Amino acid sequence: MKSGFVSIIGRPNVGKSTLLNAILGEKIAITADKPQTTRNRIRGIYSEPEPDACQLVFIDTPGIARPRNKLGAYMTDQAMSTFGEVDIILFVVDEKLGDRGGDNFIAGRLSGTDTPKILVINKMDTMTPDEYKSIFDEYERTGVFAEIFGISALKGDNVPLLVETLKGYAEDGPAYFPAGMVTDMPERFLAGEIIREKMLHYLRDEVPHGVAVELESYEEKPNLTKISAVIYTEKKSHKGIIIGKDGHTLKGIGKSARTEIEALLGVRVFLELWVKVKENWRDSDRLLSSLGYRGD
Ligand SMILES: Nc1nc2c(ncn2[C@@H]2O[C@H](COP(=O)(O)OP(=O)(O)OP(=O)(O)O)[C@@H](O)[C@H]2O)c(=O)[nH]1
Ligand SMILES: [Mg+2]
Repeated sequence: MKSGFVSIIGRPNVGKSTLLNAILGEKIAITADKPQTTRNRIRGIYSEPEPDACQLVFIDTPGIARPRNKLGAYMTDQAMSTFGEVDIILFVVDEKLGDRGGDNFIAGRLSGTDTPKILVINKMDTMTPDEYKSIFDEYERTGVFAEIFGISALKGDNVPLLVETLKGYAEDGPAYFPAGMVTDMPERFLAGEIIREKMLHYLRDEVPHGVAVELESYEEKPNLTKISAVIYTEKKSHKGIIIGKDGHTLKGIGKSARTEIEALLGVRVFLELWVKVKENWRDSDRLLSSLGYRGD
């Protein structure tokens, strides 16, 4: 049996969570066309049966960015602290090294760690061959990466080849999780994430970034799960936007979240959403802790 831990790191919005889902063939991590979607480490487990028994435990991480509050500091730390804890680091990028300071910063930090590093150039479907080549050449010159892959996480292009290569890095070791288990994240957590994802899809600008979801109650009956969740927002004006005219926005968020949570749980779901204002929760140790953005 071979096994190993692989962390997926990079700037916000480069497609790390999309890649995790593509590897697993299942949606575990929420994604959005906005930066700072992922806030916690999300573990996804890839298992291959005998004769080539292998288990790769992937850790999707929040995008690494200059923190603007305590939540941001927690998020960046969640990603950077994986560097020394895993067997392989996948550094995901979607443009040239010089285009943003962030990639330079991350590449610099990576060059100081001994863990094998693989560069993943994502969103190839949006690039011309020349654009791809110039990104490839630039990163190759750094000499930091054991391998460089071009993929499209969204379309799945080259993802199987990447996984094959990662298997080559796995070493003799135990299966950390039972075969067939795709994630060890609790269903309650995934349900809260789905609600947050719909907020990212329905809302714009600063509003979804200042939102947190807390499940107040989670009641499992034979064919029905009753979930009551509180949406925290930092400003009164944002509360109005989240609720929308005649409650329309919140209804839309609730309906699309409920449909997806039903598919996840395989039972009918009754979902109740409340919106509350909690000023500056992103800078409050106590609130961050109660919302699950402290410790691991
Ligand atoms: N065209 C294209 N879009 C992609 C690809 N991979 C991801 N995206 C899109 O890029 C956006 C960001 O994807 P995410 O997977 O949420 O990115 P992330 O790196 O996890 O972002 P954070 O969690 O905020 O750090 C989404 O709109 C995805 O659909 C790809 O291969 N091609
Ligand atoms: Mg993400």
